[in-house]
Amino acid sequence: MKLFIYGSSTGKILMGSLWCALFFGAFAPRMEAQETPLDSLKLINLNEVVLISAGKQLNHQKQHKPLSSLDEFLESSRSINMVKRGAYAWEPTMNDMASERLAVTIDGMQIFGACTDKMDPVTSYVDVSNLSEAEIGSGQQGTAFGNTIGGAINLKLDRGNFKSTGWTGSLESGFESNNSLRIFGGELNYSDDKFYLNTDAIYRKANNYSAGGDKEIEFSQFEKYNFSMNSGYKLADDKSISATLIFDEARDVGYPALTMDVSLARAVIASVSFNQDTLFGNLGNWESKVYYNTIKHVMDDTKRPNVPIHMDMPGWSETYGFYSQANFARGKNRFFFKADGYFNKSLAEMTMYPANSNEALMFMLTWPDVHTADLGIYAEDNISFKESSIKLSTRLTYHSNTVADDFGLNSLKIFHPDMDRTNTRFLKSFSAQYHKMLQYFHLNGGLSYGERAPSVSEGYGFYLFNSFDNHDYIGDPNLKTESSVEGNISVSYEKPIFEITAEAHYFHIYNYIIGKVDSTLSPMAIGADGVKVYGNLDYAQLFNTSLFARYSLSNAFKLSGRISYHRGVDDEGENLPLISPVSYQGGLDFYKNQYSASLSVNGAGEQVHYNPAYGETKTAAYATLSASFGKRFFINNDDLFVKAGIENILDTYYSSYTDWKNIPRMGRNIYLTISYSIK
Ligand SMILES: [Cu+2]
Repeated sequence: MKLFIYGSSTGKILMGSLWCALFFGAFAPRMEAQETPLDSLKLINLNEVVLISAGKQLNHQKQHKPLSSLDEFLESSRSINMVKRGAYAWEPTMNDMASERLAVTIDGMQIFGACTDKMDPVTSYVDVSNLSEAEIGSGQQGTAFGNTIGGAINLKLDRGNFKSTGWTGSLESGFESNNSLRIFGGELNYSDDKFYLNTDAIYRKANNYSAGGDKEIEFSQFEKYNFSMNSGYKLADDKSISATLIFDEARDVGYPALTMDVSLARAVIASVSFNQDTLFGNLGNWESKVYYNTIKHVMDDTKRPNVPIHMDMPGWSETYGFYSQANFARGKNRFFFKADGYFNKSLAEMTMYPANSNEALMFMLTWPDVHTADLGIYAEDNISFKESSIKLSTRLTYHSNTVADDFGLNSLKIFHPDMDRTNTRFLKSFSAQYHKMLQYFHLNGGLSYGERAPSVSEGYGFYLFNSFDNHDYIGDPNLKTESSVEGNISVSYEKPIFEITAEAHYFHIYNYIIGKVDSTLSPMAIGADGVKVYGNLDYAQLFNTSLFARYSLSNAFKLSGRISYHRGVDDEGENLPLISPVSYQGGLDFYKNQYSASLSVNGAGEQVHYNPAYGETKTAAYATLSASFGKRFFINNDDLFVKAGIENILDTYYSSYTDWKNIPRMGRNIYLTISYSIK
């Protein structure tokens, strides 16, 4: 609206620049954080930033487990829960919504897993050594990163910034007792005022873990290595180019909650970007990026005993994309504009080998080479008044799916004879967030509307076996677009030594996509209970509320606690699956004279609202206790950090609502991490 006020020529340039390039990068709220009080911005956006950076000194003090996996970092976030199918590649959920309802990006790049069984969430293809932080936007506050219902997680890569630091490096190593996890990592960086190069590598290898009471969980081993490189070159004072390359490979990954394991999961992620401080004199922080990523995922059942029918199930996902974004400030308004697009190819196969080798092999395309093209524009305006501010944002996206493989198309036509090869949607998102500050009180409230297209599995999946509810799933290309009306409110009282925040999120989701039993079809997977076809419910409702408090007992001791309640029901009032019961965390942190220590408790109440129709059983209440100790040493000019800790001190045997088929979690675990950095 205000966008068009600046005279027609500026307006045209603005619109022109909007359209001219591709895709996305920095998080809008972050960019503005430099210009306005940080806390108010974070509050108005209801965003959370999880600091990562394995080798960074500052974080080292604060993090209980500096070399923990990215999954563990995300799990420590206030807004994210992780669905676990084993010890590796957990799936993030936000507001009780998982992958298909979230936008998960790496440095603004769209990337899609290649597994039909969700064994490889996007987050499994990076490591903490690559990242500086995870930027989290709840609900439509995440649409800068793509169409979403539940929210967005952007994993920001750690990169140089043309500081004259010369050569720096670090070495890290970690060990965990429970599953004999060995971690080795290192970084080597060079930076001057014209050029920087960052490289890092990390290796992790784990045996099976044991649940409480020393019960070994078979097929929970994994091995992963990750290598990344990024560099930048200053073309002029206000212009630079940069490039990123990440290679990530996991082998021999066990998924104890599933019927198959993974022999290979590999990603190559590359990007080149161009940055310029200004554009046409008025726009600032202009950043444009082109990127490419390719994923190969190979499932493996050869190590499992008593496999009734051996299957080969490889999958591939390939994405090309771009974005271009810039800021613009005028008076009370701070705008952020972005244009983005991507093209993805998703293909997955299944070959079944009958025990009787005289019988014919059976071949299916479980993802029939689905080509997705997506082009979007995003704009937001932060309007600041004396003691309040409003953020308006919108995203408009053209989204199209095409089934490129004829065999796959004909297979799907058995169930959907009227389907077209190509399906096009126009997706919209609008959001308004209000923030008011009254002395120590902050009030935030927002109303949003958003839409999302079905995922490849929901639209085009062909006999995807879901071990959770023991059904084969078939997609429906004619699914209606899912949309959400969302409201959020938070009230906080904040002083330097004390804070208390209460917040609530409500989502009324129209055309909620979920599998529905079709009793006329018979399953392909041996032992499956039936077939579900993805369909739209008229609506579903999701609600969550939480209370958070922190208190500084002294300069050295800090106390924090959080309790949350979640509820999700369908249009008939039945419970939705994978909704959190009441859960809580509490912690006491100590930091003084380079010593750090922590004691924390994590727990959940009994899962009262579960639904057997989705394969859920009632999960019992649990609580676990953890502690950590750390010390930073100075050796010459260098730093040595040592951190040790115990998780699940009482060796409790438990599982949570997010554990696939209630697979028990890790029992007592002692860890030690050492990191040495050279300046
Ligand atoms: Cu898989």
